[in-house]
Amino acid sequence: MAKLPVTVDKIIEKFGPHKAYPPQVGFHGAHEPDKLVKTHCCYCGMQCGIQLKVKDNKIAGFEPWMEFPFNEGRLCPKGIQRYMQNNHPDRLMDPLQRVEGKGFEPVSWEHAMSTTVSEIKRIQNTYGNDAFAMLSGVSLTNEKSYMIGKFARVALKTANLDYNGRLCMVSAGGGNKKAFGLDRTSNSWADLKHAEVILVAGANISETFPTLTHYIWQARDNGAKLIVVDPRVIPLARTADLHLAVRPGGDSALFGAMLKILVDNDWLDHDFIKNHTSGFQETIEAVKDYDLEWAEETTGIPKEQIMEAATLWGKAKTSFLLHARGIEHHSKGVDNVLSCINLVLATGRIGKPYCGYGTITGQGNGQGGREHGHKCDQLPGNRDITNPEHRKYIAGVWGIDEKDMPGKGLTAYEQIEAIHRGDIKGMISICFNPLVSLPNNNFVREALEKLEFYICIDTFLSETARHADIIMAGSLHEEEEGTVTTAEGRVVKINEAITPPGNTRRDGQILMELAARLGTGDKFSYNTSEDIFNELRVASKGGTADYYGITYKKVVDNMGVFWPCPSEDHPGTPRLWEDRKFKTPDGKAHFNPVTYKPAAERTDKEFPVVLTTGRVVSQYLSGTSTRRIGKLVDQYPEPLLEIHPKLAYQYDIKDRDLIKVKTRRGEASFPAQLVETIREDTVFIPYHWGGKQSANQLTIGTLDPVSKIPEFKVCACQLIPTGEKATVELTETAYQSYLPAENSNDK
Ligand SMILES: Nc1nc2c(c(=O)[nH]1)N[C@H]1C(S)=C(S)[C@@H](COP(=O)(O)OP(=O)(O)OC[C@H]3O[C@@H](n4cnc5c(=O)[nH]c(N)nc54)[C@H](O)[C@@H]3O)O[C@H]1N2
Ligand SMILES: Nc1nc2c(c(=O)[nH]1)N[C@H]1C(S)=C(S)[C@@H](COP(=O)(O)OP(=O)(O)OC[C@H]3O[C@@H](n4cnc5c(=O)[nH]c(N)nc54)[C@H](O)[C@@H]3O)O[C@H]1N2
Ligand code: SF4
Ligand SMILES: [Mo]
Repeated sequence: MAKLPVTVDKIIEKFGPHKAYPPQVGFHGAHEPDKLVKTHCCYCGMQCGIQLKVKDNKIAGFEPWMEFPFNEGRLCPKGIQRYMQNNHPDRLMDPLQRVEGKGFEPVSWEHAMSTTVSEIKRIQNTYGNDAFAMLSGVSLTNEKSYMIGKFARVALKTANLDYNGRLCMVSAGGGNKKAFGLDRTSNSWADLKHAEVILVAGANISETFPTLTHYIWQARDNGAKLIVVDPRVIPLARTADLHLAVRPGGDSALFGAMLKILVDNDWLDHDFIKNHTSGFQETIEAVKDYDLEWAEETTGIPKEQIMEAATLWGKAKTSFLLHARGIEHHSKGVDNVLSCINLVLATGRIGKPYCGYGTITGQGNGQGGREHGHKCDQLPGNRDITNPEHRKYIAGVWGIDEKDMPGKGLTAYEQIEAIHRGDIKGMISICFNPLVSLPNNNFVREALEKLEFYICIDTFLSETARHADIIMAGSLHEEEEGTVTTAEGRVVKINEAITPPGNTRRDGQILMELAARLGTGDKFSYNTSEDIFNELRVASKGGTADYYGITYKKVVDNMGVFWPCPSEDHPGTPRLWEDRKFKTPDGKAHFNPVTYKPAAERTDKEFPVVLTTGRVVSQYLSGTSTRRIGKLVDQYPEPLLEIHPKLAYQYDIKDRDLIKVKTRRGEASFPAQLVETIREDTVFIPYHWGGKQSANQLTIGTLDPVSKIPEFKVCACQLIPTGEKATVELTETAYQSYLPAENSNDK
């Protein structure tokens, strides 16, 4: 057998440099690791346990962590490959400064820091504090999320802080707060296994939360019925009892019609409704005219199927309702969420064994990151920045005068609009790539170009970072200790596996130094991540997201603790609401009347096809990491336009033809992928790419009025065949990723 080349130089000599195939130390198992570090995957909200193999301060591979209770060693394709982001040749190794006409050149940390601070001061002195804004992200730990909330209000003294969860979980958060007064999935995933009926709406679980599939399969083995609501026959739907191919934007009509059927057949829990809820009468009044004909017409789902779904749901004794961005990425996202919650409350199936409801949080720390004051209207503990009591408490923890605490600021997309108006002149961003991930990204690009000063903290030169004046080389997930909160509400420990390489710095260290140079160092004098967590515990105390009783030791000893956990002797709360004490002002769960409203942009003669966007299993978010990992690139190298053969036939489109997709905001070309697994009136494009391949050149910037989430999941488009064939051929593995089950290593 030929010997494997051992050095990087030899690999490059033989195969040439290939950016997507980072040379790795110990790649081929030739070296024994120096240590194995138990931590969690850096990607989705499942936060699977994993052990990273470390050799010479580099991540050289991984071992499964069999004991971690959620995934018991199972990982998805991204989790298996995730270690390859470390040591990638594209990794930013120095702070960079933009030199007009020349691109970027490395500068010293001293220069990067002092330039940044003098620009922040100049902009704030000239235009006011709020003219300098901050955008952040929740791939970051709880400690960093908390510190960023404090950094923006105490060091930058700006109201304008928001985060990428604004594109993700806020519709669910808005609905959950209205209904329950608290924003968390009601039960741990363990309760899924014995639910009689599972309804999954707008969540492509096998591709986006692959390791959760195992729980649904276990429920299926136990006899559970599965209902899937999605315009596409997603892998999970292929084995479902019922697949409801809803027309994008039709969900609240479907759930409203189901509620009416529950009422008509008296499939209701009267005792629960009477004693533990409010608003039932107004809610059923809102759907009294939702007959099956209307529902079929509005949702595109045959009325027999709607009836069958309502019957399965209505007659069940135990159930779990799960949703994700498919129903939430809408200008009526909060309404869609509330219409799901109404079904759960009407049947009283919450806060009991095997009876649960929840959104499946997307990003690694999407749950924790939305609790600690990272949002424009929020303070730690999920407190309200406009509430005088809440402000007073947090000002006390931070050691500032309540009067000096800024008020409510603008949300992410509103910040972009404010840059266009000239109200925001400078920005700092960390862990957010808005040029790929915000809708209508030509508008976003123009905004970034208008900024007088923009500083970006990232680990790779993202599409957005290219517009920065200063880029600071921050740390990867495996380079800083902390905690994250998984999608089921379990706080888990992230362990530092290696120290930041070369001239890179820990994100936390960068923020602390900026705070010190802005004259507030005394408020940010932490020695360890645990110091930050201990302050966070106090700041969250008494809030709805109460972490006070959680300590690092307790998290490690128990492999995670579920919040709320108000005191050190409290075991944590895997299942909420068993005591029926909801966190709303009247202590009851609230029904909310929902009246169906169509999407912001409807199809018409000029733009006759519905466009929806989302994800594929092998790519992650804006792709800065997964587009650099060779095997993931092989699986899905470029965005494809999923289209039904019948719609394709109308336009004479064949598989792999290059199709121009045009909307009122922009146009872009994608190779067609003919699939029978999508509605005939809808096309789907994954959004993980930037530039000319970005789906967000097409999407619409209309926001939900409550959550301010953009309508990523519906707009109207035109399809124009270009007469050209696609250039890149998909490999066999890419097609395989679309087969049921195979894309997950669960079974
Ligand atoms: N592989 C991978 N996994 C990920 C991520 C990733 O980028 N890649 N990102 C993580 C993050 S941050 C998130 S938020 C989650 C997202 O997880 P999901 O929400 O599961 O992912 P999406 O692909 O955005 O959308 C889910 C489904 O919504 C459907 N859909 C579109 N319009 C509608 C509609 O109007 N109604 C209904 N009912 N369904 C509709 C789409 O067909 C799609 O199958 O995934 C997380 N996991
Ligand atoms: N059309 C369309 N658009 C969408 C969606 C959709 O379904 N359709 N989904 C939306 C959703 S749900 C989401 S969550 C957003 C996500 O959108 P983004 O938040 O913009 O996506 P990310 O790829 O997470 O961008 C994070 C950036 O932070 C960097 N980064 C990652 N980890 C770290 C870290 O630890 N430290 C530092 N300093 N930097 C780090 C990455 O390199 C990357 O540049 O996209 C949204 N956009
Ligand atoms: S399911 Fe999510 S957390 Fe688990 S390995 Fe895959 S990407 Fe990582
Ligand atoms: Mo997300």
